[in-house]
Amino acid sequence: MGIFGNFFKKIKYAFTKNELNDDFYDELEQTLISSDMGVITSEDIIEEFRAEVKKRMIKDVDNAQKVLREILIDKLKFDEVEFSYPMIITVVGVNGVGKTTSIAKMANYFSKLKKNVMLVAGDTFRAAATEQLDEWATRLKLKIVKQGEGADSASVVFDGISSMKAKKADVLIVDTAGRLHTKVNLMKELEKINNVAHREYPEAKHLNFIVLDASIGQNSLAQVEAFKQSVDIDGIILTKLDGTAKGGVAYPIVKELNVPIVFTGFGETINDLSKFNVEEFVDKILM
Ligand SMILES: Nc1nc2c(ncn2[C@@H]2O[C@H](COP(=O)(O)OP(=O)(O)O)[C@@H](O)[C@H]2O)c(=O)[nH]1
Ligand SMILES: [Mg+2]
Repeated sequence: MGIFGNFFKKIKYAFTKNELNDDFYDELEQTLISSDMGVITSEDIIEEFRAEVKKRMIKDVDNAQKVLREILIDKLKFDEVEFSYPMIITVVGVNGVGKTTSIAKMANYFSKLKKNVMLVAGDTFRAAATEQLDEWATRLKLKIVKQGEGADSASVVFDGISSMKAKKADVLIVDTAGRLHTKVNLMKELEKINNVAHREYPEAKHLNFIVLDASIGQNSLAQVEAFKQSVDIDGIILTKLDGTAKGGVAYPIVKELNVPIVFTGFGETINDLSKFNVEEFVDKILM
């Protein structure tokens, strides 16, 4: 498993102190806030933590750490996204957050579960986008459905679904463009992709995942809001947790937006993806 970066180091550091005094709590609260957990959530957590430590008459840092672990797990609990097959996953998000890379990682994840995975190069805006996905398809020995640059992405998805049905594939993962400067067009395109997918394969499970770069922190919330105006968002892929101190943004994402985190990404290679697990996530913070 990869390294989760500075967020975790900073919280661990707070627990190297040996006295549970005001400085300890203040420092911990600052750490949570600076991890982009949000001021209100951070204050809530520290308040609950203090009260619990007092109630249980805990005097040492090690036992206090266990209490914080329980609270952090509890605050991040949500209903998991269920997978069922055949399944079409459409991956959205702004440029550079890690959509194409996460698609390759997810394809690898489902392949390991012995699922037959196919890719759709729905980012038709740039030829390079299709090439990038094509390279992953070659490396992972997966079938990819693509058309030329500038093609209608919904029509590529239409082709992808025909091919998926013909080959009885289990999972179809659709890459999309992320150019926010033509937001209206992008959102219309995503709606069209979703409509085509539902119309052509109503029996399939349909999921829209948004990819968020954890290092962007609180701005990720605005990105989810923007996409939510046009398409349903069923889950989040939180990337670049390696080398960022902003992993705390997972909390407001789940709490305020009520969208579950499905996968986490923590590196540029194919295995740097985990199915999200709240205990594991928190243990990487504390242990
Ligand atoms: N460190 C790190 N880099 C990542 C991760 N996910 C993607 N990247 C890198 O981020 C850059 C943009 O990724 P890409 O998949 O092309 O983003 P897209 O524009 O959303 O499709 C690439 O250099 C990726 O290697 C991650 O979890 N950790
Ligand atoms: Mg891409």
